[in-house]
Amino acid sequence: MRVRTRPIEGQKPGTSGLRKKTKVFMSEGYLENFVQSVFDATGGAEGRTYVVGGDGRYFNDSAVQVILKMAAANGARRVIVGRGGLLSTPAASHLIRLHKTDGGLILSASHNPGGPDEDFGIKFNTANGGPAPEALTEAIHARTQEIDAYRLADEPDVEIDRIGEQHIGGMQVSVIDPVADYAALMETLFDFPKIRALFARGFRMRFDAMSAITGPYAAEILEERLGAAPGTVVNATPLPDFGGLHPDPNPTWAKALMDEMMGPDAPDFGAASDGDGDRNMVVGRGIYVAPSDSLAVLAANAHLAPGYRAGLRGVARSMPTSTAADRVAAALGIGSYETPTGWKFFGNLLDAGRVTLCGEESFGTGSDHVREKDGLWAVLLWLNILAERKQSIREIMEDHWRRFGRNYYSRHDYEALTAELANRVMDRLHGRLAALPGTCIEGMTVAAADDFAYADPVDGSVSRGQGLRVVFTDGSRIVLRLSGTGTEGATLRLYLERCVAGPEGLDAEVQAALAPVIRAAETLAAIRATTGRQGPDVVT
Ligand code: G16
Repeated sequence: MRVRTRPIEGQKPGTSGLRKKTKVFMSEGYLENFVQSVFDATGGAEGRTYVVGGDGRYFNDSAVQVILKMAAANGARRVIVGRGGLLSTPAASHLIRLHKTDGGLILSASHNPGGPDEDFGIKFNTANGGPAPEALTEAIHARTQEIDAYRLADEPDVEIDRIGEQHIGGMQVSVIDPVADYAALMETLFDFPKIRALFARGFRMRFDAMSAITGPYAAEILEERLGAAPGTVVNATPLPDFGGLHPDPNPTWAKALMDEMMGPDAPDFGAASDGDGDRNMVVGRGIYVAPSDSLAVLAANAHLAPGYRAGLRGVARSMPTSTAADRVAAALGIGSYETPTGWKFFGNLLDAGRVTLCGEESFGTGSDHVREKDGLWAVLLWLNILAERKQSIREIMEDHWRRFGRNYYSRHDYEALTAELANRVMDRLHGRLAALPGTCIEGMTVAAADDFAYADPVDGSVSRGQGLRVVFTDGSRIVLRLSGTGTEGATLRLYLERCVAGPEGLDAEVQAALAPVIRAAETLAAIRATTGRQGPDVVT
């Protein structure tokens, strides 16, 4: 049936899809308008196939039913859906590629909390398995501003808890095991027998699934297939409200894991992932591994895993991510790329075969096996490296820093600011950029300062306004940008980096090592002075 509707303001996808309060998504026509706009902006759903699934947060199951009925009414041929409407983001990306579908609709607000009063989200991934590029998200947004009707099949709900084939009208619905294909893919990339032997030698691990989607994946792969001790995976059952917590794998929100890893009798390896399973945090016994460092270490050691034995084609990182991976790429003699924040910017580089590994400071790492970042994949690559090198995480990190130097790195987030205050801070720094090169701040000389613009080397598209950066002659950097994933007010992200070539000064406390850069940032951007805040809400 055709349902008349009217455009709804604000349906503009951000860094990663459309994210809003759950109640907004549940309001009349909100989800429907957006889904119809996706179909319309991509040439219609007639005869097409899609993957549909989400991270199981509140409203996931109802939203899946709506999307299935809309796909059917729009003439789609087949939709593959994870049992219970569940799919991790990387698993959905894999299924799109495996079944060569025309794309997929992924329901998640990622690391944002879930529940009736929290956040929900949806994004469209294209046939390569990756998030829609900017030109397409803009076309979808444009369509939401003129939509006047959507199509919805007047049919009963699909039994999404029953694996097998069903139909809505002429459309086939294939309900599949959400874990099986993904786990099979991981077996092709990593040396499972060797990791199994590692666990058999008594290696101890803790994986915090944060009551989110990775639980069933991690339990199957780590405990069942790799023989990790039962109970290795904690908070393994996905809950609609993630137990009332932020499913965000960072030292602030995965505090229980951090405490265990920093405490007496800590396991050898700790890891956590987020709401939809694409992020990861890695912690060794008594040592936290910053995501930028994790990318660099994985790049330097990936050849130890069967899937990457032939070496890497290149490495890409988002601009605010530390430059540690660049040094590894230089040493390996492979290309390195700097893209704006957002996994969608890696898609072209991966498709063109220019890079094999990608990573971001925001706890995202991945490779060309899918077109999303992949939390559990990163954990398995670490495990494969640990099994090969037979060293602790601390030994591997210290060895890495001695070899490549160390990029001390931290992100300071100022959350829930008014847009007006956040913009005032951005405008102030923006206005000073041109005059900065050559000036000296906190004993450091500014080499370059700009508002980052990215020209995609594959399709030539240009993305401007991607973050303000100040680079010093010693390689240290200050980057300031506004988050594009929040649902309330504005979040300012201040990224701080200081390079130490070694061999001295490689084991300082991170915030202490960054002190001059932190002071320089306040001199330049005056965040505290402008916002009246005493300090950041989140420090990674
Ligand atoms: C998303 C994007 C990432 C980005 C992160 C933070 O991750 O996919 O590329 O780095 O948001 O973005 P922002 O700084 O704009 O908030 P996720 O895990 O939320 O999908």
